[in-house]
Amino acid sequence: MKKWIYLGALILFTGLNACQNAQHKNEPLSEKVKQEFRRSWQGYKAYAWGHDVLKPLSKNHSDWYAESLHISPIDAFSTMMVMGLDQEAEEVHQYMLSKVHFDKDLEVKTFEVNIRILGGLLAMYQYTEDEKVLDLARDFGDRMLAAFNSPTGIPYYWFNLKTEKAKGAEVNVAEAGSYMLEMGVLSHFTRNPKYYKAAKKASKAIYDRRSEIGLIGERINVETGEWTDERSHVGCCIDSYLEYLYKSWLLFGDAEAKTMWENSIAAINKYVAENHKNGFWYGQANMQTGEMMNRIVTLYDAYFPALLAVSGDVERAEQLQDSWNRLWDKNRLEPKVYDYGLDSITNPGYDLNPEIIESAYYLYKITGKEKYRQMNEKYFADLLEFCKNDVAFHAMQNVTTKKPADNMPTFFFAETLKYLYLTFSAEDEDFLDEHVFSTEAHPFIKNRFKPNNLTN
Ligand code: DMJ
Repeated sequence: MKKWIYLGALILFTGLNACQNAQHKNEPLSEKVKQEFRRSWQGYKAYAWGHDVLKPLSKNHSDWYAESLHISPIDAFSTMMVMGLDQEAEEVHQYMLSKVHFDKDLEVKTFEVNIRILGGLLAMYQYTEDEKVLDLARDFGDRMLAAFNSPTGIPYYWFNLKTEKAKGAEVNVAEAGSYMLEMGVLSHFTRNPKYYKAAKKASKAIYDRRSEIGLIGERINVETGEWTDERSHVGCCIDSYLEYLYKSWLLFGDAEAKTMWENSIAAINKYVAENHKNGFWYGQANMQTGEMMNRIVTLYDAYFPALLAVSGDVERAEQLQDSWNRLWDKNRLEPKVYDYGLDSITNPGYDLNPEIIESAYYLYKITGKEKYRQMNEKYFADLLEFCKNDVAFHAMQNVTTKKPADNMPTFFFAETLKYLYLTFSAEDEDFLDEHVFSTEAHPFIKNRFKPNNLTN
């Protein structure tokens, strides 16, 4: 009799266990990403609350400037909303209202605070519809406008939040022309076209200085309008200028921006794209002659398959993503700078960047091909294996040796985990169709923004 009781209990236990394991195995990956977000957020709260960023190895924090601007929570908020982490989101929302103001004597980087702070606040307003959040965003946008007061209309590199003095006459093209999305959304929400007008003037100032063959350079002087670096490419330091030409069409229906994009991409595909023995890549060509100058790419450039795909060129997008994916596979993480001509790494760092994951997400949604979901499964698994620690995730000093870095940039919350989550989330099948992502992955709802609010 005892034996039968024992056997029965054993069967029940094994059955329950198997059931639990199966449940664990079947747990959607989106839940796993969400858990990792929550865990990292708790790490941020434990060791860096009130500061810009968590230092995950030393369990410490750091600020970008002399005082904190609370960049991690501002950047993280829209991901919390996407993941349904309502409690965490509400805590950030209330914190913003009670603790955050921008009347600070700090010189800040125009580009970086636009994509993270202004973009993050606008997404927060879109989700909460809290007018006080819009007041914060408007206040921030008004201070930022001072940077645009240059002879060309291209913003200076720095501006002071309090005195509104601007400085830093040489900027790269991404720093010069990646404002149309955030400032366009601000113009819509405030019904004041001045922000979009300033942003568009800056982008047009770049576009109007294109060469006879239709290419732009990488760096420009905001006072003289002269190019200071004539390398033309699609990558780091130009990237989001191109992204915002197309996305201003997608979000606002700005037909002029669409023409600017179409002319730009035609020249880029003619001179900058190449089928090389080491893959299909976009290199760096001279903007005047179109001659290829070098074959250096950075991991930031891996956003380009997403932009190609969403703008309709799925064929090139897929070829390019294959090249990026092969590069990832060499070290199971991506190096910061790579020379595809020499097939060698020039900078081995990795900062938990999102771009290759962003492109796999777009391609999965746009083509429906399982291989792109599998890419993001693999990238996520590699992040878990090499970059996860007891507190959160850390960057890498070297992807070859896997030497860690004591850093977790704010875009890990804003972008990397958001794109992973959206790839796997069954509830968000149509998210990409319904939204336009800023370059910092803050999602803005399509069909909400009418072009006339931008110009009247
Ligand atoms: C992000 O801050 C933005 O995507 C920006 O446009 C460039 N890349 C970083 C993340 O790598």
